[in-house]
Formats: sequence, structure tokens, C-alpha cells
Amino acid sequence: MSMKIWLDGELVDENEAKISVFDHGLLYGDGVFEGIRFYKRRVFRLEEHVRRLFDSARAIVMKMPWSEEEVCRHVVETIRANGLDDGYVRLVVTRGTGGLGLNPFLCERPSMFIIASTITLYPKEHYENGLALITCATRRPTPGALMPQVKSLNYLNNVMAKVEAIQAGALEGIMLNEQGYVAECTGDNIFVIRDGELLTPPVAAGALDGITRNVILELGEKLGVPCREVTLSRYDLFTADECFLTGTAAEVIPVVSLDQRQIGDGKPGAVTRRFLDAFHELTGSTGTSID
Ligand code: PXG
Repeated sequence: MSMKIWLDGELVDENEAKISVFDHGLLYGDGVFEGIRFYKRRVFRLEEHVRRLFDSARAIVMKMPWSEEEVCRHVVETIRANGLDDGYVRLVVTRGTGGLGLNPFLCERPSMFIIASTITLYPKEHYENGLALITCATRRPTPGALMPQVKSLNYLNNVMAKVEAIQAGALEGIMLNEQGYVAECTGDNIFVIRDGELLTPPVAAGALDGITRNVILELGEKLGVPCREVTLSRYDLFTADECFLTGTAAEVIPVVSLDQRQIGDGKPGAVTRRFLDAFHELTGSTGTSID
């Protein structure tokens, strides 16, 4: 059965889901997106994702022709139309069709499409044994150049960093900001545990304000693990007791080395395990029903 894509108000066959070559999303990476997971017919943190989408749109001066409630409804509709119980939604809003030339005000209206499918970011064994990271040479843009909170269609920076990680034989890499501090990974936020405390770089360091990151910070409170947003350097990663990454697509994945240097005892740690279990408990028991 072919996939049904929600495109500008209609559920169309994947072969008919087409965007103009004059769309500014394609011509200039001018647009925003979200990645949302659903588990057991429940969409995890749907309202938060849609809220972030609207914030991203507002930050790039793109007026959304739908309400947040309508977008939530269309996400649910798309999942239902594809008969999926578990999976991943990719929601993209482009600036729309315009002419050649940057002026976004000449674009007719934003286009939105919603794909409900599945995603696997890392092979399963790494969730048990942990990931080996490298430091990418490509830096995160400074917040003055590209706001890190905006989940925009400009991912070339991340793609180049991902190329470096893959070519170095790693599945993921850390990205530093212009000051040399850790910002995040190419598609995940990063956490370390040191002396029983959970630490993560602040958004101002060049990290996306990740929904999963926020879920982990909430769980820290519930689990009685003190959490702090703090500037981290590679030194802090090398000397951490434990490390893990978070993201909607990645979920929670342990990290056991950076640049061939072992982190902690080189195995997924006990605190990481607690967060992993608490996270899965939450994703399996909460969310917006699609029925
Ligand atoms: N940092 C970046 C740069 C991201 O793109 C995250 C962190 C994690 O944020 P959330 O809110 O998901 O916890 C992301 C997430 C895709 C895809 O192809 C999207 C992301 C990552 C990898 C793949 O849809 N975004």
C-alpha cells in the first residue's frame, strides 16, 4: 500500500505529493519543520511540537494559514490514514511558491506537508552498548547568524557535520560553537552525568531547544537527579561519568566514547539506564490519542 501524504489540505498518494521547483523551501531552505513520534496510537508531546513549529514560523516571519489546533488535527488524520500504530511524523512548512530572488513576501502562501512513516536513526545494538562519537570540525552557526531554536529547513550545517562523523567511522558527532564549547550533536541534544548531577549545554550555546531534552529535564526532577544547564567543553565530556543523547528520532541513546577516548567505564551507565527506562515508560503511557 502506498503512503498517504497530507499536502495543503488533502491526503494524496505519495506519487502525487509534489512541491513546485519555485518553492522557497527548496530554493532557499526557507521554511520550518518538526519531527514527532507516536507510540501505540498516541502522539507524544504533540502540542509542544506544534507550538515549536509555530514559534519557528513566527521567528522567520512566516504567517501560518492554519491554527495550532488544525495542525494537530491534520497530524492525527495523517497517521490514521496510513494505518500506523507506531512511527514518526515529518511535518514540513515551506515559504511557498515564489519567484527567483530571496524576497519571501513575494511568495503566495506557505505550503505544508505531513509524512507519517517510521524512522531508525541508529542500529538497535547501540541502544544497548552505546555510541562512539567524534568531534565534528564544522561548527554550529552563532545565534546571531542562525537562531538555534528555529527548526528551519537550513540543515546544511548539520549535514556537513554528519558527513564528517560518518567519514570518521562514527554514527554521530558533537558540534562545537564558535567559542569551542559543546552545542549539541548533528540531530540530537547531549547530556552528561558527573557526580550524580545531570548537565546539558544551554540553548544559548547553539543547541536546539529539544522537546526530548525538556522531557529529560522534567524526568530528572521526578527521579531526584539534580539538573543544570551549563557550558560544557570537550574536557567535561572526556571526564564525565556517563553521557547520552536525546531526540525525537533518536529517543535516548547512551554514549560510551568521544574521539576514541572512553567515557566513564566505557559502558552505558546506571543513571542513563534510569532515564532510558523512565522515558520509555512515559512514551508508552502518555500522548494524544489518534482514535
Ligand atoms: N538538535 C537538532 C539539531 C535536531 O534537529 C534535536 C536536537 C532533538 O530535538 P527534539 O525536539 O526532537 O527532541 C533535533 C531533532 C528528521 C530529523 O529527519 C530531525 C531531527 C533530528 C534528526 C532527524 O526529521 N531533529
